[in-house]
Amino acid sequence: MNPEQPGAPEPQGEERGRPIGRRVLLGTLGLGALGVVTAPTLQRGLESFLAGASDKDPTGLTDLLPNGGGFRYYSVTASVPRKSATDYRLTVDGLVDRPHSYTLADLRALPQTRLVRDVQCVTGWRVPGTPFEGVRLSRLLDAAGVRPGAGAVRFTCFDGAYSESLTLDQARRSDVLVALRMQDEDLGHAHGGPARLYVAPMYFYKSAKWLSGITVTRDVRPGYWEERGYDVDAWVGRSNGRDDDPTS
Ligand SMILES: Nc1nc2c(c(=O)[nH]1)N[C@H]1C(S)=C(S)[C@@H](COP(=O)(O)O)O[C@H]1N2
Ligand SMILES: [Mo]
Repeated sequence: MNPEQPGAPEPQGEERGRPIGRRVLLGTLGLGALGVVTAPTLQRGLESFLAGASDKDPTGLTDLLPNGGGFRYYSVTASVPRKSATDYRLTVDGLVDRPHSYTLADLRALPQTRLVRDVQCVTGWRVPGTPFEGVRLSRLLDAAGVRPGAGAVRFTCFDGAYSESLTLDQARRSDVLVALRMQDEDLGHAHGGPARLYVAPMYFYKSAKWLSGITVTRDVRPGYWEERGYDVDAWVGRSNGRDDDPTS
């Protein structure tokens, strides 16, 4: 089901702290105007975020500046704790033989893969040719030893709210990373640093920010936005019929 069609379940606005009913925007403005009109609303969320966060870290937020690279800041929670190189951990557990907890240094020491693709949010904005770099998820899964009977992977975040999932086959694709860098810089807090999921062939809501847990499960469990109407299979192109399909 496409949540951008009027009549679909009503996802709340994705920007921090200011829920907006997307159906209301669609109903009054039409699809074509949506991107333009939501921008100021998102911007207000961004500004309040900058105001709140800059007390603690006035330097880490430059990648957030308006239209800096075309990205928009999203968080479903009002605030997200910061994790540094010393206190960040990424746990791999569930249906695996060797559960493991990685530090950021552990992840940086593994072979890094760099991919350059368009980023696309299902709400319409796109950032062309964006480099992401990190560890292939398949490598972490192989290291953990996925048990027979496993069919999916669930991702959790240290914002305490967001979640995502992939089938095991999707998770093993070579274009799915635990990303440590974006646009050839260490991933900043606003973009989900120190580590986020990066699922290149899918809409950006799959790319869970502030990644803290990777749990191998039997079945796919719909993620945060998917419980609110988004497609569980989020291939760019298949969910809205407009874009190039990278898998065909
Ligand atoms: N933890 C978490 N991850 C998330 C989100 C979120 O709200 N929280 N939003 C998703 C959506 S809908 C998009 S479009 C991208 C936005 O990433 P950005 O803030 O780096 O632009 O993150 C995705 N991952
Ligand atoms: Mo999104």
